[in-house]
Amino acid sequence: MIVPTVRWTDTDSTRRVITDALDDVGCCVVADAIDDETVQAIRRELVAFDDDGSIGASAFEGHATRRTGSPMPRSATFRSIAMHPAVMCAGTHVLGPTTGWRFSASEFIQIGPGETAQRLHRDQWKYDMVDFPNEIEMNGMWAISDFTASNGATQIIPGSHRDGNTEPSNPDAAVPAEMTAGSVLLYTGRLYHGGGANTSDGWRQGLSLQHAVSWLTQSSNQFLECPPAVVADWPDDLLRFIGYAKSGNGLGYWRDSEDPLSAVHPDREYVRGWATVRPD
Ligand SMILES: O=C(O)CCC(=O)C(=O)O
Ligand SMILES: [Fe+2]
Repeated sequence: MIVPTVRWTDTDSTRRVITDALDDVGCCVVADAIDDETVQAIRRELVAFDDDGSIGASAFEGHATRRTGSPMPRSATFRSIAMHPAVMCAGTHVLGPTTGWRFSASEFIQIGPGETAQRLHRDQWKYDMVDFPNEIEMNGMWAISDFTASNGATQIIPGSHRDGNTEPSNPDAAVPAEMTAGSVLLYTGRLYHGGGANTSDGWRQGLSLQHAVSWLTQSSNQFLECPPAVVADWPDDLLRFIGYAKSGNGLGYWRDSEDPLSAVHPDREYVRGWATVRPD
């Protein structure tokens, strides 16, 4: 099976292709979603932290793979695309039936020459292998280099979002999500996928994205990575997206039923109270 691919345009018809693909096969490649200048700026801002990244922390994380975290505070250019309309469209569609969803983590994943294929998995397994009745994550991967079959393009099994929670029904059906730099692969938390083997002599650079429903713990701790003193001049919608928000019915408030944004902007007035959803 091939990976559904649509060239990004900011139109309802493109959004429809994305949401239909996510429903039908659990994934979609959105090609050319950001321009080359943006790709190069993200790469430049993140390779600057290569020495901080970890290589080979485990077989799953990859013995020839460098993972550098925290792109939100480290890359202003990533911040400018974190709420890209293609990502927001996919997240709202897949996770919209819940009380809310938000950014969970991102990692700059550079797969080096000689890396072997990562075990196919569902990202939602991080939540105790619970077979949730609904999708709980909508994740993705920005191609910061070209993604090819030989350099470690993410392997995905289109349609496997309908499989059982402990193994894919057809592991041989995995295909590489080949895409040019500036494209983004979007997939649901139930889709089986894994980093590909890199048999080339170059590095595959991808910026992984995780988003989850707001009642789940975020993968990386956003309040440690992006504390109030660091985020004071970031836009409110981005701060809401990374977790400075009340959610569900009584989650995420601060101190005396306060809005978490008041920790960033103590001079502003925010509505108090933690009950954000009141079932009748
Ligand atoms: O690097 C990739 O292509 C995928 C990585 C991945 O799926 C993961 O680490 O959960
Ligand atoms: Fe994964």
